[in-house]
Amino acid sequence: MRETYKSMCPLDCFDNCSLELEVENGIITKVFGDKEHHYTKGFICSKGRKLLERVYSSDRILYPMEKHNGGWRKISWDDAYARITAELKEILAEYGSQAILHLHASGSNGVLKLLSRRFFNCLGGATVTSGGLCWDAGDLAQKLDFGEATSHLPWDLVNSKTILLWGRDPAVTNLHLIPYLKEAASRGAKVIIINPLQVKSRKFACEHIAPKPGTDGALALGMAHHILKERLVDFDFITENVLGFEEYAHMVAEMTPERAAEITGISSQTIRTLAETYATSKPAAIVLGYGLQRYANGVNTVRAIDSLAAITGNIGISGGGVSYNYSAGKRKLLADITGEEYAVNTREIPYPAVGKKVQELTDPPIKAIFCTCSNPVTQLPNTVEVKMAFHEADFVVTLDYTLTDTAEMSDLVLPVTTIFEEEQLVANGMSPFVGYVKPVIPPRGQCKPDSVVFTELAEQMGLENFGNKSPREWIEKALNNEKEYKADDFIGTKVNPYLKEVPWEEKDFKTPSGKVELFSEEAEKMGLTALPEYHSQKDLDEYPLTFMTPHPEKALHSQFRHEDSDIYNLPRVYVHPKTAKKYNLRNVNEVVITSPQGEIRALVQVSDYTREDTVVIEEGWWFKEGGNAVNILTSDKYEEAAKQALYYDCKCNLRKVY
Ligand SMILES: Nc1nc2c(c(=O)[nH]1)N[C@H]1C(S)=C(S)[C@@H](COP(=O)(O)OP(=O)(O)OC[C@H]3O[C@@H](n4cnc5c(=O)[nH]c(N)nc54)[C@H](O)[C@@H]3O)O[C@H]1N2
Ligand SMILES: Nc1nc2c(c(=O)[nH]1)N[C@H]1C(S)=C(S)[C@@H](COP(=O)(O)OP(=O)(O)OC[C@H]3O[C@@H](n4cnc5c(=O)[nH]c(N)nc54)[C@H](O)[C@@H]3O)O[C@H]1N2
Ligand SMILES: [Mo]
Repeated sequence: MRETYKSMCPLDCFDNCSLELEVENGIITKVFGDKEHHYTKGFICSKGRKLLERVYSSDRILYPMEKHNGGWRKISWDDAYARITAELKEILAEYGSQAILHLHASGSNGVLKLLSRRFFNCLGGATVTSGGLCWDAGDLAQKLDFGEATSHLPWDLVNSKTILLWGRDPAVTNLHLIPYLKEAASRGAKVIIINPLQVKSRKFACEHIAPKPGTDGALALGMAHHILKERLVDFDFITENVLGFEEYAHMVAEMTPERAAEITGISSQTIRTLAETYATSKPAAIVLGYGLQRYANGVNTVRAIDSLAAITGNIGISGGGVSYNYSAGKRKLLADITGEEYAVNTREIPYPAVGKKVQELTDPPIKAIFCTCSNPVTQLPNTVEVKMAFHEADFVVTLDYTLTDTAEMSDLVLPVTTIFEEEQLVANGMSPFVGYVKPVIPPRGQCKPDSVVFTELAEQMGLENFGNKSPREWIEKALNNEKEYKADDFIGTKVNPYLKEVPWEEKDFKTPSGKVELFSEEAEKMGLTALPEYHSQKDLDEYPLTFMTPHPEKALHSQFRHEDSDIYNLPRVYVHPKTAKKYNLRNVNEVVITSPQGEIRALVQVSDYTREDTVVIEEGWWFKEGGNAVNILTSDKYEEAAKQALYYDCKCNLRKVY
C-alpha cells in the first residue's frame, strides 16, 4: 500500500523545505518537495534527497557502539547507559560537572535536540561553548544597529528595484530564493552580486563586483562617502530614526572612493556607480551571506553595510532592508526547555578555540566530551588542536548516524533517528519556517531520538529535575513563550508567526536609543568601535594567498558528501590561471597548501572561479578521506565580541608536489 506523508527538512539552511514522502509497506520510497507549499514549490535540492538515502544507508549505525581494541563492537543500550553513568558519576565526584564538555552545533534544527543541553544543565551546568562557527559576528552587528536581527520574508524581494546579493550565493546555499530573484529581475530590478569569487549565482545577476576578501567594510564606507557627498541620503529618515549620523559622516569623509578602491581592488568609478544605483533606485534590498563576516573585522563589516540602508532610508519599507537572519523571531517563538535555571555552574569557552582551550583548562580539566548534532573534528577551526583535545579527554561520547571523524575519536557512539523517524518541531533562525512533524516510519535498528537518549540517561542518573514529558509536551512547552502556540499550528511548515514580511515598518528599533545606531555605545562597551570603522587585515609575507573554504553545493558541511569524494581522496583546490602560471601548476597537479597552522594536500583545478590572490577548497572534507580536512589550515583566532570563527581570514602558500 502506498501512502504519502508531509515532513520537513531539518537541515541548517536558509530554505527548510516542506517535504512529501511516499511510503510503501513501511519503507520510504520517495522524497520530494511539497508542491502545495508556497515557498518549497515542489522542488528540493540534492541534500534534501539525501535525507532519504541517509535512512537506508549501509553506513548508518544501527546499534550503540563501543571502542574495543582499536575497533568497534556493538553493545546494548543498557550497557551504554551503564558505562556513561559510571563514568559521569566518577567525574562528578572528583571534578564536578564543569569537567564535562558539551559540543552541540547545527546538525539538526529540531527543537527537541536541545534536551541534550537540558541533561547537562540538570547535572548543574557543564562546560559549554559561547559564540559561534556560523553567523555570530553579523548577528551581533544587527543587534547593535537595530536592536535585534531580523529579515524581510523572501517573497518581499519581488518589490525591490535594486538587489545586492552581498556575499550570499543562493545558487549554492539558498535555491528557493532564486524564483523571487528572477521575478524581481523580470519586473526590472537590477540584481548585483558582491562576492570575491565568480560564484554560480552570477547567472541571475546583471553585474558582479569582486572585492578582495575581507574588505567589504571599506567598500560600504566608500559607497557611503559618495552617497553623502552627492546628498543622496534620506534626510527625513536620518533625522527621525538614526543615532550618530554626524560622527558617522565625519568618519566616512576619510573613506574616499579612491581609498576604498585601493583597499578593495574595485575601481573608484565602480564604487561610485554602485553607490548611486543603491541610493537612487529605491527600494533597494541587501541580502547578506555569512562568508563576509568570517574575518577579524566581521562585526564592523556588517555594521557598515547596515549603515548604507540607514542613510538611504531603505529600512522598514517593502523591497528594502538588510536581510541576514531571523534570529530574533526564533527567540520569540521558543521558550527555554534546556533548564537554564539548573545550570548554576556553567563554564563557557569560545567555540572557535575549543581545541586549545580544552587542553589549557585545569580547574577542573575536561575529562569527558559529549558531541550532539556536530562534527567538531572536521568543522571547528584548527583541526590539529581539536584532535589533541579529543585525545586528551578520558571519555568521549558522540550521537550521530555514521562513524564521522568525531565518532571515530569517541569511546561510545550512540545511533540516533532521522527526521522521518521522530516527532519534532523544526525551527531555524536562518529560515522563516517552522514545522511540526510526526514520525513516518519506526526507527531503524535500535536508533533513538536524541531527546529519548537524554531522557533515559537522566533517569539513570537520577536527575529528577529533567522531567519526563512526551515529545509533544516538550514541544508545547517550547512553544508557550510570548503567545500560546500549539504543535498543530505548525503542521505543513508555516512562517514563524513572530516575523513580519517587512520588518521595522513601525520604526520601533530595539536599541537603547530606540533608533538605528550608527554610533553604538553598546559596541564600545564590548571592545568594538562605536562607529563601523574599517580596519585592514595583516598581510603575511610567507603566506601571500588567502585560503577560502565556502560551503559545498551538494553537501551540507561534512554531511552527505561520501558519493562526491574525489577518486584520489584529495580535495580539489581552485587556483586562478595567473597564480597557476606563477607557481608552475597545471590541472591535477598535486600541491601542498601551507598555513601557519599546518598543511594539507590537494589537486589543482585551474579556474577563473577564484582570484589571483585566493585559493579555494569547499569546506566539509573528512579526515577519513585522506587526512586533508580543510580546517587543518584555519586558525582558531576569533573575533572577541561575538566569538566568531574567522575561517576565511586565513593566509596560505602553495608548493607543488608533482
Ligand atoms: N549547499 C549548501 N547549502 C548550505 C550549506 C552548505 O554547507 N551547503 N550551509 C548552510 C549554512 S550552515 C550556512 S551558514 C549558509 C551559508 O550561506 P552563504 O553565506 O551563502 O555561504 P557561505 O559558504 O557560508 O559563505 C561563503 C560565501 O561568502 C563569499 N565570501 C567569502 N568571503 C567574502 C568576502 O570577504 N566578501 C564577500 N562579499 N563575500 C565573501 C564566498 O565567496 C561564498 O559565496 O548556507 C547554508 N546552506
Ligand atoms: N573551513 C570552514 N569550516 C566551517 C565553515 C566554513 O565555511 N569553512 N562553516 C562553519 C559553519 S557556517 C557551520 S554552521 C559549521 C557546522 O558545523 P557542524 O554542525 O559540526 O557540521 P556538520 O558537518 O553539519 O555536522 C553535523 C553533524 O551532526 C549530525 N547530525 C545531523 N542530524 C543529527 C541529529 O538529529 N542528531 C544528532 N545527534 N546528530 C545529527 C550529522 O550527521 C553530522 O555529523 O561548520 C563550520 N565550519
Ligand atoms: Mo552555518
